Amino acid sequence: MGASEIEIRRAAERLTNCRSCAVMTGAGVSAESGVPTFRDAQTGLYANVDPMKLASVEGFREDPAMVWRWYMARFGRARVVEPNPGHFALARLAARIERFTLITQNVDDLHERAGCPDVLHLHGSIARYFCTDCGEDHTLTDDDRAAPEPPACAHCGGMIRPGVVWFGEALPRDIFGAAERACRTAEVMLVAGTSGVVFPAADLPFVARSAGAYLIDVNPERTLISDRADLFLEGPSGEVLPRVLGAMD
Ligand code: BV8
Ligand code: ZN
Repeated sequence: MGASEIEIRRAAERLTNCRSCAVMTGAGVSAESGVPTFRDAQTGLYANVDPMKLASVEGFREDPAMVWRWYMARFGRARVVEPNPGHFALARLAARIERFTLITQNVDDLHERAGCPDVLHLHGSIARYFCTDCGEDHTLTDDDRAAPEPPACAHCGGMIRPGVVWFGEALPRDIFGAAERACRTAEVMLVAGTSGVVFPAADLPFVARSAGAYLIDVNPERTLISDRADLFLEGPSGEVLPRVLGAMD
């Protein structure tokens, strides 16, 4: 079906007069760049391994080599893909709105590469690595990337891990706090590309709405967020978001 012209124009009107906007994205906004979403069937080696298991502390403890290889495969892919028109549309939106906060659940850097400043990464970044024992930062080398298991920390010999937030781990308090404040004060909250099943990120659209924000959701499929949104724009973000920006000009 896809979002109608009237729906696109309604979103454009809300955003044109908006002085404070919070945006939250999920894996869906990177899908058109060729990055599989979190719940897509994992390809190849990971076809039958649950991403929930791979992205967890116990998964890493149980099989560090498997988890390491999964992150190195994702890191490798994130480096070769390009931002898509949806990322660029959000960067254009950031440039137009006085108080604009981009919150993402994604661990790739596609928003930054599309020109969005100060992205709040609720679930960390696949570009950051640190030691599980002493916490020292670790700069990833090409050898690390080709290694079958996590490298050892140069300071204490501990296992190096990706700087992402795993299931069962708390989100960075400062980042989640900033995201919550942005949602509480937003006139419009735009959500794109998330299934809305991972908490506490999935609470944020409802924090915004109950504080009075107009809630817009962009997704090819309906989700719990779509059902509670003031406006659901059906379709891929790489198509819908440029249409909304185009209707604002
Ligand atoms: C926490 C980083 C507490 C890693 C991720 C038991 C124990 C502890 C916690 C829990 C528990 N049971 C439940 C919980 C809470 C748990 C949770 O929410 N579980 C769910 C599954 C029920 N949450 C946590 O554990 C969080 N921590 O609660 O800590 C605590 C407090 C104090 C002290 C200690 C502990 C941590 C959650 C963070 C987990 N890390 N990622 C990595 O990425 O490798 S989550 C992971 O899922 C990704 O970040 C991903 O972004 C996120 C959400 O998924 P989506 O982004 O929505 O992606 P998904 O594939 O699901 O959907 C894609 C969507 O895009 C779809 O809707 C699709 O239709 C759409 N789409 C497709 N194509 C397009 C598109 N949209 C637009 N355009 C397109 N072209
Ligand atoms: Zn160490």
